[in-house]
Amino acid sequence: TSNRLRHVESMAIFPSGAGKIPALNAVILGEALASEEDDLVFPSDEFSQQALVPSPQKYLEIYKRSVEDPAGFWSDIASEFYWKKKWGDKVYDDNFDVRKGAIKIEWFKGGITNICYNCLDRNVEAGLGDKVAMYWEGNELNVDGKLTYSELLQKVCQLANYLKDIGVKKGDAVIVYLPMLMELPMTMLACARIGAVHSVVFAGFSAESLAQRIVDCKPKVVITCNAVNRGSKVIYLKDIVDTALVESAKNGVSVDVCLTYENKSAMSRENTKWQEGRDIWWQDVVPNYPSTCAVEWVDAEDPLFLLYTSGSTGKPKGVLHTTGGYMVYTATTFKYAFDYKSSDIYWCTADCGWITGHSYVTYGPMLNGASVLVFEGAPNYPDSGRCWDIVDKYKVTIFYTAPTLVRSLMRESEEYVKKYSRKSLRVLGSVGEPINPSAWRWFYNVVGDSRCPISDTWWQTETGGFLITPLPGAWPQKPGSATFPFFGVQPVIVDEKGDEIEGECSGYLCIKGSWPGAFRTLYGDHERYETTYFKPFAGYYFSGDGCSRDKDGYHWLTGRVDDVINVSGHRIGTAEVESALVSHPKCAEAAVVGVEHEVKGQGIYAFVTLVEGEPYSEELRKSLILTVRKQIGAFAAPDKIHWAPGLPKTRSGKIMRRILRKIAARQLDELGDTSTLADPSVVEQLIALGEDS
Ligand code: 6R9
Repeated sequence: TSNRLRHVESMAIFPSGAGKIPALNAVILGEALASEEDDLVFPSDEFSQQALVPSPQKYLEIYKRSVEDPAGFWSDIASEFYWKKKWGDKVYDDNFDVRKGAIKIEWFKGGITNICYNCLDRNVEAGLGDKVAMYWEGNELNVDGKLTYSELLQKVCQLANYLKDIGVKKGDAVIVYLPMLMELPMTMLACARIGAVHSVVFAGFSAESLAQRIVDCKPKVVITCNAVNRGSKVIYLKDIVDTALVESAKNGVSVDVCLTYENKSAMSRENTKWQEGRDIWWQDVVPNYPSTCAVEWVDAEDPLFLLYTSGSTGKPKGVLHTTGGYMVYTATTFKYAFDYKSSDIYWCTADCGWITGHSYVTYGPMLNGASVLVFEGAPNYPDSGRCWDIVDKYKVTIFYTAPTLVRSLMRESEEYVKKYSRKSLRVLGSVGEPINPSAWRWFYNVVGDSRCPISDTWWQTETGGFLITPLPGAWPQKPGSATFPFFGVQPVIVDEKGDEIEGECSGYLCIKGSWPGAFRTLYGDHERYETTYFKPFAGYYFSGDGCSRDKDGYHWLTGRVDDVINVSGHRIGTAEVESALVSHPKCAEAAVVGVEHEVKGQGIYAFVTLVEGEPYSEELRKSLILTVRKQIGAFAAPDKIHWAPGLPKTRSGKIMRRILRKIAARQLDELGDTSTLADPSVVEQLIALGEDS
């Protein structure tokens, strides 16, 4: 309790005038917090005292400067990195308002740097050459590896030299379809070193999804491996790539080189299908190249990577990030949100196929010279204690994961956790979807032994790095709240009309003004970038998320408000699933909604209308699901198919998803007004049929 008092008192000493920054007003008043103290979880004195940001005052002081003088704030931080040439007169230049012209975001323009150099060479030169950059834990117990910063630099240089040799140049796209081997971050860094633009495709995506991305960005080379072990399964990645390359060639994009890593523990090269001339074994070429490679110096605004993500239409969006701002932003957010210390062993369970793996497996941590653990396997293999076994084995201090994993482990016996010491842990993290308070408490109490603050980081592929996140030593936490904005970030909550709402409220979450890590465009489609993100609420970046702010100023994310669903932290556009379903010859129409799911957060619930005369059958249900797995990937397979003789539509033909969501959730007394439907009897039919019927 002394600890609790210390915090409440420290908040009370803020001059009330310091709360000019919206959303911070309530928090600075000690009384406001004290009244809800049952919901507050305080960092220990011991933790706060050693923390980079030890108190709310300190946070507020830094935050104030960051929003009052963004140029000064971010250029001070940027100066800690290596720049071949410093940026021009303007630290940043942006237009966030469509009414004033094209949307533009630039940070450190004219500055010349290289993010790979800053991740590796700079750390080696600072004396971290022998420090472990990556620990690698294989799928099977006792299969592991590691690389120091010097070793990683050498391997990155060899690959970079190879890529240059086959003609990959600055600005060229490289598609990477690899599992969580050390070669994945290595490949990203090698591309960055030569100024090539990597586009990592999550290795759970199907051949068709991969082909779609290849056709969109036309890479010089695709980098993959023959197969990978995941849990008790073997996944044959090279076969998927082969199919994708045939498919993309049909669409006019042929790829000359498929560099394939031989992942011996999963599959030997003898068994791998091979296309002479196109396919090259990594191990046959890369090690023969020199282990030093001159850096390609790039402008801060030159592209670093493309990452495809789901939106509310069927076509994935190529989110484009550039170099300088992204570098400064991921490094800084990593450092503060996890209270990073050089002695930390950091483990993020995300795959590099998603943004979390870009910003917080590869770039953010390595820019800080951290030791990063990369895990190839599945968290419940060979049993549900695997994560804690790994934590003990490597003495992991920062463990960053997703609510879906927490919930799935929470269902198993606590013995799987208690069996391991976990005493090395000091900070926990959560990302991907809102973490429900009960999962938060289990994570906090059981995994962290009520000792480790949880950084519930809210952000997106588009934002590059954390926008709303606790700073673990500073804030008392409320289970399930992402708390407060990171430095330089100005979140606002707007109503339907786009007017900012103050105080306790809920609405649409937008951001005012740019931050260095923001995406700069959608590849090849700046218009869609403006339409999707900047037009809904003119003057702001619109996140697509709903959010409420409580009386203490804490932010509570409430999920997507667009047609995107979040399944196990994976973003899936309902339109993508629908278009996969209707490609099935027996499907006439489909409408997909999200429905609450105990482990995955949201499950996929599909209403399907079959072509005239086609009878429902179990076989057909399976075949529809298989179609989605083949077109998108297993993670997008519908959990439920609800046969629908008709779909509820307005007279103008628009599907009323609101009603479908209620039917899926079995909230039949909340259907609302159905009188505007073209045929209200459709609803009765749907209810009568029920799911899977
Ligand atoms: C980083 C990442 C972004 C969407 C985002 C939101 C949800 C992510 C969250 C969260 C509540 C958190 N989301 N983190 N919701 N609390 N801590 O996940 O990127 O795959 O682009 O997804 O995920 O709905 O809009 P991405």
